[in-house]
Amino acid sequence: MAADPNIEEYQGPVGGWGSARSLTKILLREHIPLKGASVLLHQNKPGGFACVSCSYAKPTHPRTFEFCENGAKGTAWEITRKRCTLEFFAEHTLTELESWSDYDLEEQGRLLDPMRWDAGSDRYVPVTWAEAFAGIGEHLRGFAPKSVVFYASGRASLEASYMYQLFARMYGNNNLPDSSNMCHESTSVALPETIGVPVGTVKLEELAHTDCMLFLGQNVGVNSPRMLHELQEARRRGVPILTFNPLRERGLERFTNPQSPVEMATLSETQISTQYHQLNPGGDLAALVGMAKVLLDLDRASAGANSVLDRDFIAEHCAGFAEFVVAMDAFTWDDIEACSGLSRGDITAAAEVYASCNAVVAFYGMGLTQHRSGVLAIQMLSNLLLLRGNIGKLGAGIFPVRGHSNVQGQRTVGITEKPELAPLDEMEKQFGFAAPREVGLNTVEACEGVLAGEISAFISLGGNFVRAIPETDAMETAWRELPLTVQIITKLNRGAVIHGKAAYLLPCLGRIEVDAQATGDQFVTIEDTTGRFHASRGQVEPAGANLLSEPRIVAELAKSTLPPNDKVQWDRWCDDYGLIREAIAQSFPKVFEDFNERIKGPAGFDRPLPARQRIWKTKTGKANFVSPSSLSEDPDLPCCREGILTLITVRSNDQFNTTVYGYEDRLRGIHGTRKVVLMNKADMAERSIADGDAVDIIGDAGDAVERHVLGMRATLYDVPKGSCVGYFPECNPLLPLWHHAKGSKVPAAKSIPVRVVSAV
Ligand SMILES: Nc1nc2c(c(=O)[nH]1)N[C@H]1C(S)=C(S)[C@@H](COP(=O)(O)OP(=O)(O)OC[C@H]3O[C@@H](n4cnc5c(=O)[nH]c(N)nc54)[C@H](O)[C@@H]3O)O[C@H]1N2
Ligand SMILES: Nc1nc2c(c(=O)[nH]1)N[C@H]1C(S)=C(S)[C@@H](COP(=O)(O)OP(=O)(O)OC[C@H]3O[C@@H](n4cnc5c(=O)[nH]c(N)nc54)[C@H](O)[C@@H]3O)O[C@H]1N2
Ligand SMILES: [Mo]
Repeated sequence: MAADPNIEEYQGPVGGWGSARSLTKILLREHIPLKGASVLLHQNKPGGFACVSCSYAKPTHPRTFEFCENGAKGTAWEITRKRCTLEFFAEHTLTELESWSDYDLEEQGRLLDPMRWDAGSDRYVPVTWAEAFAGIGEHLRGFAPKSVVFYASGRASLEASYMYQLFARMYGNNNLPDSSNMCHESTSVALPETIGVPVGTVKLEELAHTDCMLFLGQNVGVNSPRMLHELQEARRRGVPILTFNPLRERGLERFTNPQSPVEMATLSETQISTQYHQLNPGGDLAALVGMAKVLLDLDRASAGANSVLDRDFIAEHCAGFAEFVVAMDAFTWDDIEACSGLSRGDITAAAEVYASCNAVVAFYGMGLTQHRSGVLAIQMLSNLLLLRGNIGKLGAGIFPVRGHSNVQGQRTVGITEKPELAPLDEMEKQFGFAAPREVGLNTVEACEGVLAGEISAFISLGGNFVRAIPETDAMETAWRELPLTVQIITKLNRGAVIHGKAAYLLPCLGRIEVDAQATGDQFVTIEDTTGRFHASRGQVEPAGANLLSEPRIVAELAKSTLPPNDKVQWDRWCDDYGLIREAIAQSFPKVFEDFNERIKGPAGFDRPLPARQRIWKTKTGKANFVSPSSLSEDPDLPCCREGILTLITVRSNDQFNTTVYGYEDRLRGIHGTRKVVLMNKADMAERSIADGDAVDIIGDAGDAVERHVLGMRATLYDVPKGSCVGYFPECNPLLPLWHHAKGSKVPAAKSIPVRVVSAV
């Protein structure tokens, strides 16, 4: 339960004693004895398990404690001693559970048994696994294959994911949306066009050679805290870090290493950002255009040999440069300042530092991808890097910080709605079936399908789809009309409580748990955000004896649904995951050749990244400059309509996506509540709203749909005028389904048009 709210500015650094205290608290709450916490020593280590929290890179030479506060919270959340028992389900109807908070649902602990929703009693009742698989298979055999959706949240292993996409395709569709569709799909669309790879180009080890870092829209202290070590080391070497973020995030300001006894004892802290630019939400495109203009001007002013641009690189490797210069020249500083919210002087200061450094890495996250012009902003960042040859150079490159621990890997092994990205010909040969060739549904399209009543079944491999998506209110209503919903999950969440006319809960093992199969204990594999594959071996006893592994569940679903096919050895694969990896290697020989051999090394192995060698797998065979035609964040909405604020939805320091660990957003000084809207002083004054007032947030996207989130606490905060901030997922009812990035359809969760009014 939320405690009494208490909001005051947090004075400490990220890490430090606050972090240590927060961790101890969570271990106690999850009833994990401190001895049990020794499992943390195996986190992100060779022979150990890959953290279930974020996807940040795992070092070749790990530290003794290769985990962070939030990674440890992720571990504690999975290895909790709390159990969601049959008695619990017998006691509560689903109608009752609908009123429960995300926190209270997951706090019941790990799910233990397969369950089926019973309409008569409105309860989940236990079923045997055999009954569950037979029941689901019977439904699926009766549906039109195109009407079924196979969603994946980015946590499941490469092995489970590969089997899942094969199941969907053998069933007859490419309806394989992924959490990536709400996340870094903007990256996967932007970068293939500019540099010919869908992922980042920087290796962890290289950061020691970087001499300038750009940080755009990524909250490192909360969402990838292990990276603070690299940032701290960079700062010790005097590397400038230029940050662009509407909020002054504590992790981007200062850090005390909680694993350094000396730093903890002396309370010493490292200043992280050397420049902090608090721009408007969606202002990155304009700010980056401004920086490019400064570089072009500096270059014109410099004489030949001292060229600010890497002219040789551009001549040899790039296309579209001449058009790019024309486009940049056409933008005016007045427009750049108005859209970015930054002054020409600030943008020039950032550009000058950038221009003076040899090897620059640009990091970014949801602050870039979750905007209507998210794809263009990423391409503009790529343009800026190309101007000085910062791709395919040691210590330089583009570094999207991915979300879920295996979200990148799921795409690599074929979880994609885009048939051209999966080796369909190869898989047809391997498994003797006709793969569907029609483009499948992504997240937004799957939601549209549900709203239109065109979807028969929604299968989820992990995640909490119904809670994570836009337009929550309308979606929940439509969701109840689905003929079948199936959740393969570890804890109860809203996506299990809001269900279709037939519904199953299939509880699975987590990655930290020992996965015993016929040939012995298995390990699984994942890909981190730098394109490195790692093995992950379970360490603790499973939460319950009746849990199955994700590969086993997918295999059984496939067997009970598909006609027999002796080319797919579902059972043998589950007995020995090495055989799944062999099949993966056959489908994707360029990436996974010798998979089983190469994964044995302690540091894992890397996927090929041609852009690192300056080989450009683009249509032109070159690295492409892509010129934006407009600076505006939102092509459909005039940006400054009277009374409208741009709502940014963010994560707290006490959550993992829709999993709310607690109500302590220590780093933002918000305690005991998540029902807040952070506002600028002038915006509050204009609306006669005082700090602490009860307010309603009303969606105002210019369409006729009524969207609102009521009873929030207005909170004075340092946010740019014209914008406000609330938490994801509480604010998702305000996000229109159509309000998404052009090209990638990532919901624009960082720029939701709203009004804030006093609650009546
Ligand atoms: N502990 C923890 N770790 C996580 C997660 C978690 O929930 N908890 N989630 C995981 C997942 S799936 C993901 S995708 C990542 C998410 O990690 P992030 O990419 O950091 O995502 P957000 O928390 O949404 O924060 C985005 C940041 O962008 C800023 N921002 C908002 N709008 C703009 C803008 O227009 N421009 C710029 N420059 N900045 C902006 C916000 O102020 C915030 O600091 O983290 C992963 N790791
Ligand atoms: N407004 C707004 N909306 C957003 C975002 C935002 O910033 N703002 N961010 C978006 C982003 S980046 C993402 S990635 C999505 C997240 O969307 P999802 O990935 O769908 O949601 P999660 O909250 O990560 O899913 C949590 C659930 O996963 C299940 N789970 C946990 N571990 C395992 C496991 O090992 N196996 C299985 N099978 N299940 C497991 C648990 O039951 C848990 O309740 O949300 C998106 N929605
Ligand atoms: Mo994500």
